[in-house]
Amino acid sequence: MILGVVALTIPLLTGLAPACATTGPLAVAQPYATVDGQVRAGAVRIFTDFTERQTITQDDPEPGDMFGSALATGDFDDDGCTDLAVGASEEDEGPLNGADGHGVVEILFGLTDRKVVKLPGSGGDRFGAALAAGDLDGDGDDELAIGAPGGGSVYVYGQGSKLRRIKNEGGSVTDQFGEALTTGDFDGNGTDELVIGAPGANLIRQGEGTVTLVGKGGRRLLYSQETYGIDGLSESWDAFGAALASGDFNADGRDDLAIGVPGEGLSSLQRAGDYGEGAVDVIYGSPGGLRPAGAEAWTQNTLAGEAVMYDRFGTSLAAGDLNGDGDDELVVGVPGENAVQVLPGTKTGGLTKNHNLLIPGPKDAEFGAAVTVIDGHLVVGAPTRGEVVVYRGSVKKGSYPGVNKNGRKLAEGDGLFGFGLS
Ligand SMILES: [Ca+2]
Ligand SMILES: [Ca+2]
Ligand SMILES: [Ca+2]
Ligand SMILES: [Ca+2]
Repeated sequence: MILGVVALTIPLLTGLAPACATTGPLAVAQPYATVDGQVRAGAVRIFTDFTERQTITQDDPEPGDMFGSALATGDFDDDGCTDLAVGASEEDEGPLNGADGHGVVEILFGLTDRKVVKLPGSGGDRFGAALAAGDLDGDGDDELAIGAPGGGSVYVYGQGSKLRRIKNEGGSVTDQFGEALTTGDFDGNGTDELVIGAPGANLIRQGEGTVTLVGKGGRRLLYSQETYGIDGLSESWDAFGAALASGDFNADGRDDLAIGVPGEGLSSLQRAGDYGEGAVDVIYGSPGGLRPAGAEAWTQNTLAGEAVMYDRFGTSLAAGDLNGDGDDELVVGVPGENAVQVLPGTKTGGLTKNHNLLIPGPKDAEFGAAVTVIDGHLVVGAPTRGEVVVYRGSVKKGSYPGVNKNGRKLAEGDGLFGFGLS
């Protein structure tokens, strides 16, 4: 168990994992793993071709660092090989004081050569609580966006340049600005835009949540359920923007944005927050960027499954082509129901409820708290149970999910194994 985790860190420098795997690599976070006797120091386990290859930990694990708080894969040095970024959002500078961590991020180039990205100072920024990779300047390599929701900022790291700070202008520290991130090319011009979730942001009431898109030159656009065209009423603790994913659901060459609203209440008894049945708002891309006028709202009221309080549909999101027909499917985690929902994409109008699939998981597992798509296969984390399950995609063109309810358990572990996937 724990000793195995530590022993497995040794092969890191031997290059056991092929730097340019054909499948994956898949990184699985285990942020509460005990490492060298340090409780909740955290570890990340790496799989290539769905075979376990190595475990990565910090060189200096300390209690409560939470290495693996967030993960992102990208090509940060433009050598064609996948690099992995790992957040340790609760890492502190100086003595532990029980407050939120300052945070640190490690980038593993080709999964081997390490670079530590630090935020100057020592506050409770939770730097590394969220990560996303994308080519934000259009020069071919990926930039790394790093959420620091405790400090109300997002930072952009690019090779050779200083961290660029994006502040939560006019917001408050309770907004959780940067708690969720994604990137996508919503206008199809070849350069990615950055999308920042602030699920705790207040509009008229409290905690309705907002999403900020940052485009070229720092131009900003703000979205919420108050935005014309975006369905759903902004209510307290909806947590709009608690999860984000981008994919091309209608195969028009422009990414579309899915926004999780896990606190959304659907019944007359709704109290939102953890009680939420949950919803997902989808805004499609266009030559002019995201177009809220044509947005969709998805809930279990119109999909397989039953919307129940505490379901938190939309806690996690992923997009990818699971049925091999060129458009992306949307995967929605429903951890309160221990289930995952798959909505097929189509070339004729995007996401559809036709053949939408509900995949049930084990009970009391938080199954669906993390989801990702790796090379056309669906991967689901159940961190409370410490399991990760793989659902193989197969070609079936049209409005089909590409996967079925039969998955294969990839691996298990303690320490919230499956908390994050990339
Ligand atoms: Ca770039
Ligand atoms: Ca773009
Ligand atoms: Ca699209
Ligand atoms: Ca598809």
